[in-house]
Amino acid sequence: MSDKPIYVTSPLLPSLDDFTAYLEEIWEKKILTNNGDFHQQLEKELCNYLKVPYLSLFTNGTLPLMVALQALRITGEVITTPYSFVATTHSLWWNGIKPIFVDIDPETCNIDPAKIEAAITPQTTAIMPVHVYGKPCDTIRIQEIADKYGLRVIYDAAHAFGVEVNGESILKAGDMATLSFHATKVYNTIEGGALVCHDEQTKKRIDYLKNFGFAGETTIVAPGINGKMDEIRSAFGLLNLKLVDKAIERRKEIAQQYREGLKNTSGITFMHDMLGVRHNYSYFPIFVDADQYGMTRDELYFKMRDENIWGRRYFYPLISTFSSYKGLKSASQDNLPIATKISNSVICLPIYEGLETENIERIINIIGK
Ligand code: T4K
Repeated sequence: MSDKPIYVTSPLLPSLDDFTAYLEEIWEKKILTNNGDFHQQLEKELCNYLKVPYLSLFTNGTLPLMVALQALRITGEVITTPYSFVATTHSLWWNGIKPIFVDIDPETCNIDPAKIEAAITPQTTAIMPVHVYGKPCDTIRIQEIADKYGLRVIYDAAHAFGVEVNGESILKAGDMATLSFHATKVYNTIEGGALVCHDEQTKKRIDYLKNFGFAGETTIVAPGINGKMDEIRSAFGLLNLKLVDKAIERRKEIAQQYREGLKNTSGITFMHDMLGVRHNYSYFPIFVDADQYGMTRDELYFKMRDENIWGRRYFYPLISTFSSYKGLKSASQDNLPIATKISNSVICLPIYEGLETENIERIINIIGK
Protein backbone atom coordinates (compact mmCIF):
# COMPACT_ATOMS: atom_id res chain seq x y z
CA MET A 1 0.00 0.00 0.00
CA SER A 2 1.17 3.51 -0.84
CA ASP A 3 1.59 6.02 2.03
CA LYS A 4 0.23 8.89 0.02
CA PRO A 5 -3.53 8.81 -0.53
CA ILE A 6 -4.71 9.27 -4.09
CA TYR A 7 -8.01 11.15 -4.06
CA VAL A 8 -10.63 11.32 -6.76
CA THR A 9 -9.29 14.74 -7.65
CA SER A 10 -6.72 17.33 -6.73
CA PRO A 11 -7.33 21.01 -7.40
CA LEU A 12 -5.85 23.01 -10.24
CA LEU A 13 -3.66 25.68 -8.59
CA PRO A 14 -2.00 28.77 -10.04
CA SER A 15 1.61 29.55 -9.16
CA LEU A 16 1.89 31.10 -5.73
CA ASP A 17 4.08 33.90 -7.11
CA ASP A 18 1.49 34.87 -9.71
CA PHE A 19 -1.27 34.78 -7.12
CA THR A 20 0.78 36.85 -4.69
CA ALA A 21 1.24 39.54 -7.33
CA TYR A 22 -2.55 39.73 -7.75
CA LEU A 23 -3.05 39.80 -3.98
CA GLU A 24 -0.65 42.75 -3.77
CA GLU A 25 -2.79 44.59 -6.31
CA ILE A 26 -5.92 43.88 -4.26
CA TRP A 27 -4.20 45.07 -1.07
CA GLU A 28 -3.20 48.24 -2.91
CA LYS A 29 -6.68 48.98 -4.29
CA LYS A 30 -8.59 47.88 -1.19
CA ILE A 31 -11.57 46.78 -3.27
CA LEU A 32 -12.32 43.29 -2.01
CA THR A 33 -15.72 42.56 -3.51
CA ASN A 34 -18.89 44.03 -5.13
CA ASN A 35 -18.05 43.88 -8.83
CA GLY A 36 -14.39 44.91 -8.65
CA ASP A 37 -11.90 44.95 -11.53
CA PHE A 38 -10.87 41.28 -11.28
CA HIS A 39 -14.52 40.23 -11.12
CA GLN A 40 -15.32 42.21 -14.27
CA GLN A 41 -12.24 40.90 -16.05
CA LEU A 42 -13.03 37.29 -15.15
CA GLU A 43 -16.61 37.59 -16.44
CA LYS A 44 -15.24 38.90 -19.76
CA GLU A 45 -12.51 36.27 -20.06
CA LEU A 46 -14.88 33.44 -19.18
CA CYS A 47 -17.37 34.62 -21.82
CA ASN A 48 -14.56 34.48 -24.39
CA TYR A 49 -13.20 31.14 -23.26
CA LEU A 50 -16.61 29.49 -22.96
CA LYS A 51 -17.97 31.12 -26.14
CA VAL A 52 -21.09 32.45 -24.42
CA PRO A 53 -22.53 35.98 -24.69
CA TYR A 54 -23.47 36.64 -21.02
CA LEU A 55 -22.27 35.14 -17.78
CA SER A 56 -22.63 36.20 -14.14
CA LEU A 57 -20.16 35.05 -11.53
CA PHE A 58 -21.37 33.56 -8.24
CA THR A 59 -19.84 32.52 -4.99
CA ASN A 60 -20.58 28.80 -5.64
CA GLY A 61 -22.42 26.53 -8.07
CA THR A 62 -25.58 26.13 -5.99
CA LEU A 63 -26.67 29.78 -5.88
CA PRO A 64 -26.86 30.12 -9.70
CA LEU A 65 -29.35 27.24 -9.73
CA MET A 66 -31.46 28.97 -7.09
CA VAL A 67 -31.20 32.34 -8.81
CA ALA A 68 -32.00 30.91 -12.27
CA LEU A 69 -35.27 29.56 -10.89
CA GLN A 70 -36.03 33.00 -9.38
CA ALA A 71 -35.02 34.89 -12.51
CA LEU A 72 -37.36 32.80 -14.66
CA ARG A 73 -40.10 32.82 -11.99
CA ILE A 74 -40.35 29.04 -11.98
CA THR A 75 -43.06 27.57 -9.74
CA GLY A 76 -45.06 24.35 -9.30
CA GLU A 77 -43.26 21.25 -10.53
CA VAL A 78 -39.92 20.86 -12.26
CA ILE A 79 -38.78 17.71 -14.03
CA THR A 80 -35.26 16.69 -13.07
CA THR A 81 -32.84 13.80 -12.68
CA PRO A 82 -32.17 11.85 -9.47
CA TYR A 83 -28.63 11.07 -10.73
CA SER A 84 -26.74 14.19 -9.69
CA PHE A 85 -25.24 15.96 -6.71
CA VAL A 86 -27.90 16.93 -4.14
CA ALA A 87 -27.55 20.64 -4.93
CA THR A 88 -29.58 20.19 -8.14
CA THR A 89 -32.74 19.10 -6.32
CA HIS A 90 -32.07 21.22 -3.23
CA SER A 91 -32.26 24.34 -5.43
CA LEU A 92 -35.85 23.39 -6.29
CA TRP A 93 -36.75 22.76 -2.67
CA TRP A 94 -35.34 26.13 -1.61
CA ASN A 95 -37.65 27.74 -4.17
CA GLY A 96 -40.72 25.86 -2.92
CA ILE A 97 -40.81 23.79 -6.13
CA LYS A 98 -41.75 20.12 -6.25
CA PRO A 99 -39.09 17.99 -7.97
CA ILE A 100 -40.38 15.33 -10.34
CA PHE A 101 -37.76 12.67 -10.93
CA VAL A 102 -37.38 11.07 -14.34
CA ASP A 103 -35.14 8.08 -15.09
CA ILE A 104 -31.84 8.37 -16.94
CA ASP A 105 -30.37 7.09 -20.19
CA PRO A 106 -27.92 4.23 -19.48
CA GLU A 107 -25.45 5.43 -22.12
CA THR A 108 -25.00 9.02 -20.93
CA CYS A 109 -26.34 8.87 -17.33
CA ASN A 110 -28.36 11.99 -18.24
CA ILE A 111 -32.14 12.42 -18.00
CA ASP A 112 -33.85 10.24 -20.63
CA PRO A 113 -35.81 12.57 -22.94
CA ALA A 114 -38.08 9.68 -23.96
CA LYS A 115 -39.44 9.60 -20.39
CA ILE A 116 -39.99 13.32 -19.86
CA GLU A 117 -43.38 13.76 -21.52
CA ALA A 118 -45.09 11.18 -19.30
CA ALA A 119 -44.01 13.18 -16.22
CA ILE A 120 -45.51 16.50 -17.38
CA THR A 121 -48.60 17.74 -15.50
CA PRO A 122 -50.51 21.06 -15.56
CA GLN A 123 -48.19 22.19 -12.73
CA THR A 124 -44.97 21.59 -14.69
CA THR A 125 -43.16 24.80 -15.54
CA ALA A 126 -39.60 23.72 -16.33
CA ILE A 127 -37.07 20.97 -16.90
CA MET A 128 -33.77 20.92 -14.99
CA PRO A 129 -31.43 18.40 -16.62
CA VAL A 130 -27.77 17.89 -15.65
CA HIS A 131 -24.87 17.26 -18.05
CA VAL A 132 -23.57 14.56 -15.72
CA TYR A 133 -19.77 14.05 -15.83
CA GLY A 134 -19.78 16.78 -18.51
CA LYS A 135 -21.45 14.45 -21.04
CA PRO A 136 -23.91 16.55 -23.06
CA CYS A 137 -27.62 15.90 -22.62
CA ASP A 138 -29.78 15.43 -25.72
CA THR A 139 -30.42 19.17 -25.79
CA ILE A 140 -32.26 19.10 -29.13
CA ARG A 141 -34.89 16.60 -27.98
CA ILE A 142 -35.25 18.30 -24.60
CA GLN A 143 -35.84 21.66 -26.29
CA GLU A 144 -38.45 20.13 -28.61
CA ILE A 145 -40.38 18.86 -25.59
CA ALA A 146 -39.98 22.18 -23.76
CA ASP A 147 -41.27 24.09 -26.80
CA LYS A 148 -44.21 21.75 -27.27
CA TYR A 149 -45.39 22.19 -23.65
CA GLY A 150 -44.22 25.77 -23.07
CA LEU A 151 -41.61 24.83 -20.46
CA ARG A 152 -38.37 26.54 -19.48
CA VAL A 153 -35.09 24.63 -19.44
CA ILE A 154 -32.32 25.29 -16.92
CA TYR A 155 -29.24 23.12 -17.37
CA ASP A 156 -27.14 22.26 -14.36
CA ALA A 157 -23.82 22.33 -16.23
CA ALA A 158 -21.70 22.16 -13.06
CA HIS A 159 -19.55 19.44 -14.69
CA ALA A 160 -19.54 20.84 -18.22
CA PHE A 161 -16.92 23.59 -18.17
CA GLY A 162 -15.54 24.01 -21.70
CA VAL A 163 -17.66 21.22 -23.22
CA GLU A 164 -18.59 21.85 -26.84
CA VAL A 165 -20.77 20.07 -29.37
CA ASN A 166 -19.76 20.63 -32.99
CA GLY A 167 -17.77 23.70 -31.94
CA GLU A 168 -20.69 25.28 -30.00
CA SER A 169 -20.69 25.66 -26.24
CA ILE A 170 -23.07 23.27 -24.50
CA LEU A 171 -23.82 26.19 -22.14
CA LYS A 172 -25.89 27.86 -24.86
CA ALA A 173 -28.58 25.19 -24.69
CA GLY A 174 -31.81 25.94 -22.81
CA ASP A 175 -32.87 29.22 -21.20
CA MET A 176 -29.96 29.25 -18.77
CA ALA A 177 -27.03 27.07 -17.69
CA THR A 178 -25.17 27.00 -14.40
CA LEU A 179 -21.53 26.18 -13.64
CA SER A 180 -19.63 25.21 -10.51
CA PHE A 181 -16.07 26.38 -9.96
CA HIS A 182 -15.62 24.36 -6.77
CA ALA A 183 -12.10 23.20 -5.88
CA THR A 184 -12.95 19.68 -7.11
CA LYS A 185 -13.95 20.83 -10.60
CA VAL A 186 -11.91 20.90 -13.85
CA TYR A 187 -11.70 24.68 -13.50
CA ASN A 188 -11.93 26.18 -10.03
CA THR A 189 -11.96 29.48 -8.20
CA ILE A 190 -11.72 27.65 -4.82
CA GLU A 191 -15.48 28.10 -4.34
CA GLY A 192 -17.38 29.69 -7.19
CA GLY A 193 -19.87 29.33 -9.97
CA ALA A 194 -21.64 31.12 -12.78
CA LEU A 195 -24.97 31.55 -14.52
CA VAL A 196 -25.03 31.76 -18.31
CA CYS A 197 -27.90 33.47 -20.14
CA HIS A 198 -28.67 34.70 -23.65
CA ASP A 199 -29.39 38.43 -23.40
CA GLU A 200 -28.31 41.60 -21.64
CA GLN A 201 -31.67 42.22 -19.96
CA THR A 202 -31.64 38.80 -18.30
CA LYS A 203 -27.99 39.25 -17.25
CA LYS A 204 -29.00 42.52 -15.57
CA ARG A 205 -31.82 40.80 -13.70
CA ILE A 206 -29.47 38.02 -12.56
CA ASP A 207 -26.96 40.61 -11.34
CA TYR A 208 -29.69 42.38 -9.34
CA LEU A 209 -30.79 39.07 -7.85
CA LYS A 210 -27.27 38.10 -6.78
CA ASN A 211 -26.82 41.48 -5.07
CA PHE A 212 -29.87 41.60 -2.76
CA GLY A 213 -32.05 42.94 -5.62
CA PHE A 214 -30.25 46.32 -5.77
CA ALA A 215 -30.70 48.12 -9.10
CA GLY A 216 -29.06 51.31 -7.82
CA GLU A 217 -28.11 52.80 -4.48
CA THR A 218 -31.66 53.02 -3.19
CA THR A 219 -33.72 50.84 -5.52
CA ILE A 220 -34.62 47.23 -4.84
CA VAL A 221 -36.33 45.43 -7.72
CA ALA A 222 -36.63 41.95 -6.22
CA PRO A 223 -35.98 40.05 -2.99
CA GLY A 224 -32.45 39.11 -4.06
CA ILE A 225 -29.76 37.19 -2.26
CA ASN A 226 -26.02 37.65 -1.75
CA GLY A 227 -24.26 35.49 -4.36
CA LYS A 228 -21.31 37.72 -5.31
CA MET A 229 -17.85 36.39 -6.01
CA ASP A 230 -15.05 38.38 -4.35
CA GLU A 231 -11.86 39.83 -5.84
CA ILE A 232 -9.51 37.23 -4.36
CA ARG A 233 -11.35 34.31 -5.94
CA SER A 234 -11.79 36.24 -9.19
CA ALA A 235 -8.01 36.80 -9.35
CA PHE A 236 -7.41 33.11 -8.61
CA GLY A 237 -9.86 32.30 -11.41
CA LEU A 238 -8.06 34.54 -13.91
CA LEU A 239 -4.83 32.64 -13.27
CA ASN A 240 -6.44 29.20 -13.43
CA LEU A 241 -8.09 30.06 -16.73
CA LYS A 242 -4.62 30.22 -18.29
CA LEU A 243 -3.91 26.68 -17.06
CA VAL A 244 -7.15 24.89 -17.78
CA ASP A 245 -6.51 23.83 -21.40
CA LYS A 246 -3.32 22.04 -20.43
CA ALA A 247 -5.12 20.40 -17.50
CA ILE A 248 -7.90 19.13 -19.80
CA GLU A 249 -5.29 17.76 -22.23
CA ARG A 250 -3.65 15.81 -19.42
CA ARG A 251 -7.05 14.55 -18.20
CA LYS A 252 -7.71 13.27 -21.72
CA GLU A 253 -4.46 11.29 -21.66
CA ILE A 254 -5.40 9.82 -18.27
CA ALA A 255 -8.84 8.80 -19.57
CA GLN A 256 -7.16 7.13 -22.56
CA GLN A 257 -4.77 5.26 -20.27
CA TYR A 258 -7.67 4.01 -18.11
CA ARG A 259 -9.64 2.95 -21.19
CA GLU A 260 -6.71 1.08 -22.67
CA GLY A 261 -5.83 -0.56 -19.35
CA LEU A 262 -9.38 -1.63 -18.47
CA LYS A 263 -10.77 -2.58 -21.85
CA ASN A 264 -10.29 -6.32 -21.30
CA THR A 265 -11.46 -6.43 -17.66
CA SER A 266 -14.64 -8.45 -17.69
CA GLY A 267 -17.49 -6.81 -15.74
CA ILE A 268 -16.00 -3.30 -15.86
CA THR A 269 -17.39 -0.81 -18.36
CA PHE A 270 -16.75 2.88 -18.88
CA MET A 271 -17.95 5.75 -21.04
CA HIS A 272 -16.56 6.62 -24.47
CA ASP A 273 -16.07 9.94 -26.19
CA MET A 274 -19.04 11.18 -28.20
CA LEU A 275 -18.70 12.16 -31.86
CA GLY A 276 -18.26 15.92 -32.39
CA VAL A 277 -17.91 16.63 -28.66
CA ARG A 278 -15.03 18.44 -26.99
CA HIS A 279 -15.03 16.65 -23.64
CA ASN A 280 -13.46 18.00 -20.45
CA TYR A 281 -12.76 14.63 -18.77
CA SER A 282 -14.02 16.00 -15.48
CA TYR A 283 -14.76 12.51 -14.11
CA PHE A 284 -13.84 8.97 -15.08
CA PRO A 285 -16.71 6.74 -13.93
CA ILE A 286 -16.48 2.96 -14.21
CA PHE A 287 -19.48 0.65 -13.81
CA VAL A 288 -19.14 -2.70 -12.03
CA ASP A 289 -21.26 -5.66 -13.06
CA ALA A 290 -20.89 -7.80 -9.93
CA ASP A 291 -21.81 -11.09 -11.62
CA GLN A 292 -19.28 -10.70 -14.41
CA TYR A 293 -16.59 -9.03 -12.34
CA GLY A 294 -16.91 -11.42 -9.42
CA MET A 295 -17.00 -8.66 -6.84
CA THR A 296 -19.60 -6.02 -5.98
CA ARG A 297 -19.06 -2.33 -6.56
CA ASP A 298 -18.69 -1.73 -2.83
CA GLU A 299 -16.20 -4.59 -2.46
CA LEU A 300 -14.06 -3.03 -5.17
CA TYR A 301 -14.54 0.46 -3.70
CA PHE A 302 -13.30 -0.66 -0.27
CA LYS A 303 -10.51 -2.76 -1.77
CA MET A 304 -9.27 0.39 -3.51
CA ARG A 305 -9.51 2.32 -0.25
CA ASP A 306 -7.40 -0.35 1.45
CA GLU A 307 -4.78 0.50 -1.17
CA ASN A 308 -5.13 4.23 -0.38
CA ILE A 309 -7.02 4.94 -3.63
CA TRP A 310 -9.96 7.17 -2.78
CA GLY A 311 -12.35 6.94 -5.73
CA ARG A 312 -15.89 8.21 -5.14
CA ARG A 313 -19.32 6.75 -5.75
CA TYR A 314 -20.71 9.76 -7.62
CA PHE A 315 -23.74 9.54 -7.62
CA TYR A 316 -24.69 7.15 -4.87
CA PRO A 317 -27.10 7.24 -3.11
CA LEU A 318 -29.57 8.69 -5.61
CA ILE A 319 -31.00 12.07 -4.59
CA SER A 320 -34.47 10.52 -4.69
CA THR A 321 -33.56 8.21 -1.78
CA PHE A 322 -32.72 11.01 0.67
CA SER A 323 -35.25 11.61 3.45
CA SER A 324 -36.35 15.01 2.06
CA TYR A 325 -37.39 13.47 -1.27
CA LYS A 326 -38.06 9.76 -0.81
CA GLY A 327 -41.75 10.34 -0.04
CA LEU A 328 -42.39 11.74 -3.52
CA LYS A 329 -44.24 9.44 -5.92
CA SER A 330 -41.62 10.00 -8.64
CA ALA A 331 -38.87 8.94 -6.20
CA SER A 332 -39.94 5.29 -6.18
CA GLN A 333 -37.38 2.76 -7.36
CA ASP A 334 -39.93 1.41 -9.87
CA ASN A 335 -39.89 4.80 -11.58
CA LEU A 336 -36.09 4.95 -11.62
CA PRO A 337 -34.74 1.47 -12.46
CA ILE A 338 -31.81 2.61 -14.61
CA ALA A 339 -30.67 5.35 -12.24
CA THR A 340 -30.90 2.88 -9.35
CA LYS A 341 -28.82 0.28 -11.19
CA ILE A 342 -26.16 2.77 -12.29
CA SER A 343 -25.98 4.39 -8.87
CA ASN A 344 -25.30 0.95 -7.37
CA SER A 345 -22.55 0.15 -9.85
CA VAL A 346 -20.52 3.35 -10.25
CA ILE A 347 -17.08 4.35 -8.99
CA CYS A 348 -15.39 7.52 -10.22
CA LEU A 349 -11.66 6.89 -10.51
CA PRO A 350 -9.04 9.51 -9.65
CA ILE A 351 -8.48 11.95 -12.50
CA TYR A 352 -6.54 15.22 -12.30
CA GLU A 353 -3.62 16.88 -14.01
CA GLY A 354 -0.96 15.82 -11.51
CA LEU A 355 -1.91 12.12 -11.42
CA GLU A 356 1.24 10.20 -12.36
CA THR A 357 1.28 7.53 -15.07
CA GLU A 358 2.64 4.91 -12.66
CA ASN A 359 -0.21 5.55 -10.23
CA ILE A 360 -2.77 5.19 -13.02
CA GLU A 361 -1.09 1.87 -13.86
CA ARG A 362 -1.34 0.88 -10.21
CA ILE A 363 -5.07 1.69 -10.11
CA ILE A 364 -5.63 -0.29 -13.32
CA ASN A 365 -3.77 -3.24 -11.81
CA ILE A 366 -5.79 -3.15 -8.58
CA ILE A 367 -9.05 -3.16 -10.59
CA GLY A 368 -7.75 -5.70 -13.10
CA LYS A 369 -6.60 -8.21 -10.47
N1 T4K B 1 -24.62 20.57 -9.45
C1 T4K B 1 -23.82 19.51 -9.63
C2 T4K B 1 -24.15 18.53 -10.71
C3 T4K B 1 -22.69 19.32 -8.82
O1 T4K B 1 -21.89 18.26 -9.00
C4 T4K B 1 -22.41 20.29 -7.82
C5 T4K B 1 -21.26 20.11 -6.96
C6 T4K B 1 -23.27 21.40 -7.69
C7 T4K B 1 -24.37 21.50 -8.53
C8 T4K B 1 -23.05 22.46 -6.68
O2 T4K B 1 -21.88 23.20 -6.91
P1 T4K B 1 -21.11 23.89 -5.64
O3 T4K B 1 -22.13 24.69 -4.88
O4 T4K B 1 -20.47 22.79 -4.85
O5 T4K B 1 -20.10 24.77 -6.33
C9 T4K B 1 -17.90 17.61 -4.09
C10 T4K B 1 -18.05 19.11 -4.20
O6 T4K B 1 -18.11 19.74 -2.93
C11 T4K B 1 -19.18 19.56 -5.02
O7 T4K B 1 -18.82 20.84 -5.50
C12 T4K B 1 -19.44 18.67 -6.21
N2 T4K B 1 -20.61 19.05 -6.95
C13 T4K B 1 -19.55 17.23 -5.78
C14 T4K B 1 -19.79 16.29 -6.96
O8 T4K B 1 -18.34 16.85 -5.17
P2 T4K B 1 -17.63 16.06 -2.01
O9 T4K B 1 -18.28 16.11 -0.68
O10 T4K B 1 -17.56 14.78 -2.72
O11 T4K B 1 -16.16 16.70 -1.98
P3 T4K B 1 -14.92 16.34 -1.06
O12 T4K B 1 -14.63 17.47 -0.18
O13 T4K B 1 -15.12 14.99 -0.45
O14 T4K B 1 -13.77 16.25 -2.15
C15 T4K B 1 -13.49 15.12 -2.94
C16 T4K B 1 -12.00 14.86 -2.91
O15 T4K B 1 -11.33 15.92 -3.56
C17 T4K B 1 -11.39 14.78 -1.53
O16 T4K B 1 -11.37 13.45 -1.11
C18 T4K B 1 -9.98 15.32 -1.70
C19 T4K B 1 -10.08 16.21 -2.92
N3 T4K B 1 -10.04 17.64 -2.55
C20 T4K B 1 -11.19 18.28 -2.17
C21 T4K B 1 -11.15 19.60 -1.83
C22 T4K B 1 -12.41 20.31 -1.40
C23 T4K B 1 -8.83 18.29 -2.58
O17 T4K B 1 -7.79 17.69 -2.91
N4 T4K B 1 -8.80 19.62 -2.25
C24 T4K B 1 -9.91 20.30 -1.88
O18 T4K B 1 -9.84 21.51 -1.59
O19 T4K B 1 -18.42 17.11 -2.90
